[in-house]
Amino acid sequence: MFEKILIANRGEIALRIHRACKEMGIATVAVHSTADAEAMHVRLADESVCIGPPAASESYLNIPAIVSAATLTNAGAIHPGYGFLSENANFAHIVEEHGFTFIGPKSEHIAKMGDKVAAKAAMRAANVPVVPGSDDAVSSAAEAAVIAEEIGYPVLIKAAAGGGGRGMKVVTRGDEIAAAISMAQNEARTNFGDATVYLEKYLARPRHIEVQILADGQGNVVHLFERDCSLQRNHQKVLEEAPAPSLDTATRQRIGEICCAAAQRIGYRSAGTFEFLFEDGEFYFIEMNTRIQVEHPVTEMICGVDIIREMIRIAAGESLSFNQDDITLNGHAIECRINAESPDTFAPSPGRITEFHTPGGLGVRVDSALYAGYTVPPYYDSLVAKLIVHAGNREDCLLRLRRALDEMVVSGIETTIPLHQRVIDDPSFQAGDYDIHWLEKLVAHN
Ligand code: MV4
Repeated sequence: MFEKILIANRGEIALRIHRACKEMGIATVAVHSTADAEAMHVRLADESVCIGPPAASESYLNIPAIVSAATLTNAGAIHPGYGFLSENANFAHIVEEHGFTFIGPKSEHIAKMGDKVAAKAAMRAANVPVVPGSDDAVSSAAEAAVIAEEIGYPVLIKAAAGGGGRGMKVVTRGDEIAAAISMAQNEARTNFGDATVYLEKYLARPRHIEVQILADGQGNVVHLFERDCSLQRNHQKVLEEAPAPSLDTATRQRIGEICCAAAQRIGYRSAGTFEFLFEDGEFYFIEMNTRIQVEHPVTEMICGVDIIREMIRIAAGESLSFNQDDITLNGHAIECRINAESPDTFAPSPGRITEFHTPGGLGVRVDSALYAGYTVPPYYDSLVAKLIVHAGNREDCLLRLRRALDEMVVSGIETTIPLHQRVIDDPSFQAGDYDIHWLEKLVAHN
């Protein structure tokens, strides 16, 4: 096992990784920008290294500075967290070239899943149901028109190097496809340095359901059930829950087994997430995430598995410490992402925290790097806390979440706590009756 791990991230996820390390007897190294000298992840770590100025491009994305910090502190491995360098295949490769262990998937799998056309092809070959579409890159408007007629309008043009909703275009009629293709290619070239686009049937009102897997790279793969992440705004998730309210046990088991078989087939290692659109009882694969995700705690709460700990064990060459039969689905969990933002306009609200009181009690977990007196800097993602609540069933989980949200105090900045209170008081949400467009409609009717 590693003696020391460098955590190449900040905020709540850096704390989350630190906590897993401490419980495993592993020392930690924090890296930080000059803007984060007073941050909690720096205070908690055994050692810290300043890696650059506030701009992420010069600090948390600065590969030479991070590898130098690992060398300087004699760390054995690097955990990238989420965002920043977590899905940068080149970073994973460089880390290993320098003799450190990258705590995550093989760089070839990160690269493969970063190319959304290649990812879909790999999943189709591994018997995962995918969205009907071009099955390959589309190079000309004429080719696109033929394929679009086949799959039927409306269709969606996506960038192969995109993902997470960036670079998508809905086309409703045949006479719009030619212009839309060239526009999409130009935007893809400008935004991603790769003009490759592909076509999919546009699903009008799906849910976003994702399956968490863990693979040890030694042939053992388990799934940890699924999360419903449909509540989002501008492609930013707002609230996630596990299990998905709309699935029955047989469907849940079937999709989990499909994902395990696919991960095994491609020789995947570490934590991974299969993203699906779910509509009319059918799953359609769209993307695979090769990182630990923000919303992993809801899965941890219903499975009793420490996913970061397993990532570290796997990276150290150990095999999975349990098999599928050891995993049972226990109760229901919901995560509220609390952002330093106006709950009405969603404008960022950085600033000094004057009071910070977190809710507690049975089934309540808060993952946050905030403290009273801390100043939330304006340079990074606005997520400042995750409130995760677990109970025996969804109804009790909602009651517990309501009281936990009412207890929570974050003063000095605006937060999205009032938005969450509105969401969970809504009858449709309480009934589990929502799709990927539901939240945007709720906030539009302000
Ligand atoms: C789609 C879709 C409808 N049909 N693909 C957006 C994020 C990216 N991961 C894929 N996305 C979508 N792909 C087809 N064929 C609708 C979306 C989409 C969406 C998906 C998940 C969660 C929120 C979303 C919000 C808008 C659009």
